[in-house]
Amino acid sequence: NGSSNSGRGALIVLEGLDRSGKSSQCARLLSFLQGKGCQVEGWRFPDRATGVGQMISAYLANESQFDDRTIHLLFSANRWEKTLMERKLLGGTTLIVNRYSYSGVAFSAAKGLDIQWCKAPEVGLVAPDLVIYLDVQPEKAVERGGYGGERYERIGFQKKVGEHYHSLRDSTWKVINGSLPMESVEEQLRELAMNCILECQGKQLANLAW
Ligand code: Z5A
Repeated sequence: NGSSNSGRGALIVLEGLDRSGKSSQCARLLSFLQGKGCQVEGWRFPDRATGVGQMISAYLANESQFDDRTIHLLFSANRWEKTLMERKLLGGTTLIVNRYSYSGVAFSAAKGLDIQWCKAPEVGLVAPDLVIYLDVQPEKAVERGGYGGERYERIGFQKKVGEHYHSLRDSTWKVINGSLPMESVEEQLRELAMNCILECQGKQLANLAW
């Protein structure tokens, strides 16, 4: 029935380029699952509320500068500091997470950093049960509202990020065409999420092993 009271929660991550619809779809999925009586929370990375998150936020807004490796490690630290994640999952709460380690690796690798170096600080974090990639061409994303304000919002850069995302795909990934109407994306997401919540009940939590 989708209720996760009897077992652990699922870690479901949404990834995709800027303006691919992650925030909108996370919100829709969250209220759908809440309506089904699921124990569920919505999280996002970067979590701009923490001390590390505030440094990241200033960097993204071009209000401060960091060396590429330093900002990479700060994004990673921002995931490591969320020690509550594992406890929530084991306590039966499903987490819908907007961006995770894949963003960390894809964005930094797109700047030219070595991909293995980028993966290293992510090893050992809780591994997602399901990664849903909202696939939208950067040219399409640019037509959507609000593009262009932050540091990484340039088409050429987003294309490189997309290529690195592609190289990170593994068996936990499902790709949804994010250019479809919102309702259609939402429908597909619901089904994937419900299946994942049911299937992960009997599975142990794993760690990212890159
Ligand atoms: N970053 C990093 O470098 N390393 C890391 O480890 C992490 C992140 C975690 C901040 O991310 C930046 O940090 C990000 C990656 C980097 N930089 N970039 N680029 P963020 O998550 O805070 O911000 P964001 O990625 O820029 O998210 P966003 O702007 O909120 O985009 P979104 O959530 O994917 O899209 P949306 O807000 O849901 O939708 C955007 C617009 O499109 C909106 O007007 C919607 O109404 C519209 N939309 C959505 N879906 C559709 C469909 N299907 N059709 C038509 N229109 C749609």
